[in-house]
Amino acid sequence: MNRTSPTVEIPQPAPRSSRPEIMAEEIIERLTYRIGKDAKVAKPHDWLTATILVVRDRIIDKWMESTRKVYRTGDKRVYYLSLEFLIGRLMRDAVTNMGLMTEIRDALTSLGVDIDVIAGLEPDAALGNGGLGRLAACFMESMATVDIPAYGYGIRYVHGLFRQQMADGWQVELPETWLAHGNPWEFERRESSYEIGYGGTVETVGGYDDPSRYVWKPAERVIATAYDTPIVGWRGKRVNTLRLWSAQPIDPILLDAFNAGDHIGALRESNKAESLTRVLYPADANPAGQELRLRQEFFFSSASLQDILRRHLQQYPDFTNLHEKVAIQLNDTHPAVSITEMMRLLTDIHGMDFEQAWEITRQTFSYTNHTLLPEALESWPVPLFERLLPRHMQIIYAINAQILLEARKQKSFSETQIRSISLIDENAERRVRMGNLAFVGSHSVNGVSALHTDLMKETVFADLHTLYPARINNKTNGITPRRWLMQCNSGLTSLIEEAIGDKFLDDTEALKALDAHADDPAFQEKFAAVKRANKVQLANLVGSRMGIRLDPSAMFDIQIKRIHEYKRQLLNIVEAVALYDQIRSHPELDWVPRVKLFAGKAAPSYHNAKLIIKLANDVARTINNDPAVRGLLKVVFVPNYNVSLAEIMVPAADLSEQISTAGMEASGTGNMKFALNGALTIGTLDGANVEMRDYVGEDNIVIFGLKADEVAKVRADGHNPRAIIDRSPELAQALNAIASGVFSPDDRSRFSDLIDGIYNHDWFMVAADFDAYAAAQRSVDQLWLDPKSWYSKTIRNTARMGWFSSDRTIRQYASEIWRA
Ligand code: HBZ
Repeated sequence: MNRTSPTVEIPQPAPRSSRPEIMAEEIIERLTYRIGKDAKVAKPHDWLTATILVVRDRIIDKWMESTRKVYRTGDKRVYYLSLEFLIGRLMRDAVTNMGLMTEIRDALTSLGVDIDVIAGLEPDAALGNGGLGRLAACFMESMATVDIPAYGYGIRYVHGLFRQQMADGWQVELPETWLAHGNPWEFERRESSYEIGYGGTVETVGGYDDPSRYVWKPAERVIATAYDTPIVGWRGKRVNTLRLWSAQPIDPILLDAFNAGDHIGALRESNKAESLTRVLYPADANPAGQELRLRQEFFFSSASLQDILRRHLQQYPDFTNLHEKVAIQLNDTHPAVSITEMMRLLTDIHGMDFEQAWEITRQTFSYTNHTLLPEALESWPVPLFERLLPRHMQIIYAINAQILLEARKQKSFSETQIRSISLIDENAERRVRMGNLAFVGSHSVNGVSALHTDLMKETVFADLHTLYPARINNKTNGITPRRWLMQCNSGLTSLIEEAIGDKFLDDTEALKALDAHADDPAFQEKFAAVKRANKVQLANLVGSRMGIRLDPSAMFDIQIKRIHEYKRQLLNIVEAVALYDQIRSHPELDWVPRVKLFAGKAAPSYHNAKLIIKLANDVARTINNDPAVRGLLKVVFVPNYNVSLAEIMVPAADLSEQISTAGMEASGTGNMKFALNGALTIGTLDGANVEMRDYVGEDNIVIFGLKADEVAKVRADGHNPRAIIDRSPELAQALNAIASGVFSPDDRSRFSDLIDGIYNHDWFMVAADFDAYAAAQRSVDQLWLDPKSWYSKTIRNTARMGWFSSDRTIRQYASEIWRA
């Protein structure tokens, strides 16, 4: 309590009205007094800000009530630590979840403002790369929906993921400036600031051999300041907080230096501090191994941990019950240094003994793994770690000694097994293994699909799994149906409601009732009309942004996701080239008109991924301009993929491409979005596709290609892609065309390395799976020619995807991991 006179009763503000005429008045009021604009000259952006401020007020009432409630009940709080939150726009989400869409629309209409126009001006909050970041955003919304008191913790990057521009078909990265017009959703919390240290030395109190206490004296310090964004759950039941940290210098300016004429030097410290939270690392599957990244990881981990412990002490006398009141979920290993920071705070600062602190820490933390790719597993060179975080390095050694002792005692582990569970990789340059740290410091380690979790046990964590057999568990990913059905596909939402009532709005499992309508011609017709309207909307976007005309009656075949070799956009492009050849060679056949759409960003340093984008664009230009194709095939690479673009592309898809090399995609979540919106999936038995097949039924999904164990076996036995290519004339022809420069007459050898990779090792099984993929595509054509059975299958997809709601995923985390 910081009030001067706590005896004064403070009245609660009156509840806000949701009548359109009242909200219209308030919008004008905000425009005038908060933005300082006369309605007569207000720009669309000003209307947007004013509208958000009015909606925000209604959210704040619920927000405060949600915060008060957990102090009252003493419920466990869940903390989701993630270096990425790929949120997208917030206005439509907040307004629909608050149940205010009709009222706000009417209020704006009465002022002559179109809500769809101003909603389209809101920038995407793109504080993430791809699936991992988007999952964190879906989880935030679902935690509020299922009424879990949760906080998301992350970094308030000034520049989120780069904007992708095409220059002659090549990806060019431009900075994203999502904060340019300010951010009306966030509240700066100057009072929630913490010091974060780096470097320096560790001093001991007491004897050298048996010190009673360690004191870390950092050489550098910065301040972390909190920015809070309210996250509204469905029907506005609960509003949780997303707390993002921003870095500030301790001294904004060195006045002595400035006065002595060193104007640049006077700001050096300040710039250095602020650069910490300036940009999101744009690499996804290969970790960004630079010092700044480790600094970011520790910065947000330390700030979050200090905040969590401070909040706990506000309510409880000490930390002995921490694990009963706090659950901390680590989104991949990026925040894993939190485990050592928790140990440091509990022991060095709060005087708890090591054993007890370790027990409490382990009971508090849990870790989600999102990848098995060996190159994507985070590790830091020991010298770097030691220089930046000397006390944390000591703690890691202490934990490691204990774990290795346990392994030697409990199980008669071989030296190879001991080496593999060690927190220090001693194979070459010594490195700290963040995956192993996260594993041993958590009571739960989960994968994100059934297959992925099985593979975790068999591969990267095999030995740790033997040591701690109960720790690994599965939590299959999910998506929020609010954003990925109700908001992005209002046409389908209304149609479903008309057919089966509105129960599915609160429980997606109720979508099952749609099954009964799957073969009803009248319903099929309406379903097809909704799909067509969504395709027209996408065609309009492609027309206006790219000047390419798309025929909405063609099959829209879509692959949108980060560009990565294991996701095999290349397989899709090679198949397009083969199809192109077939269409030209056999003009007499009845080809199904197709539009192959791609979108996605490549990590700026990922050479082959950028080459794949260029290839897609080169192939598109050739095919789209060849009159012999007669419009039967179009290829389009839509630039600057982001959440908002996905919201338009997902509902417009007839066919969803989920074709990763089996065993390599941990789960996928785009696969779920498409199927829920009534697309047919063509995919491998990888990630969550396996469970999707179980739910939608094998007749309603097109599966092809090698399975995960077969891929492993082919690799182990020695793969001979050349022999396979020799046996497949279609594949050989397509690869030759690309390699010989048919699509790149200006630089004929542009793609030769890419194609050589397929000939020489074919690590991603493009050659191995090509024939099966091409055959599967022709079976999709056959289905398309029979609309009755096409819509019967796609309707069943919508009907049976209810289980993949992130509400279900979050309930499983809550009951099986967090016990919240
Ligand atoms: O996480 C993705 C998986 O590839 C995908 O299969 C899964 O569905 C999704 C959610 O569980 N992983 C990522 O998106 N990973 C990253 O974005 C990433 C970011 C920074 C890194 C490493 C990976 O340093």
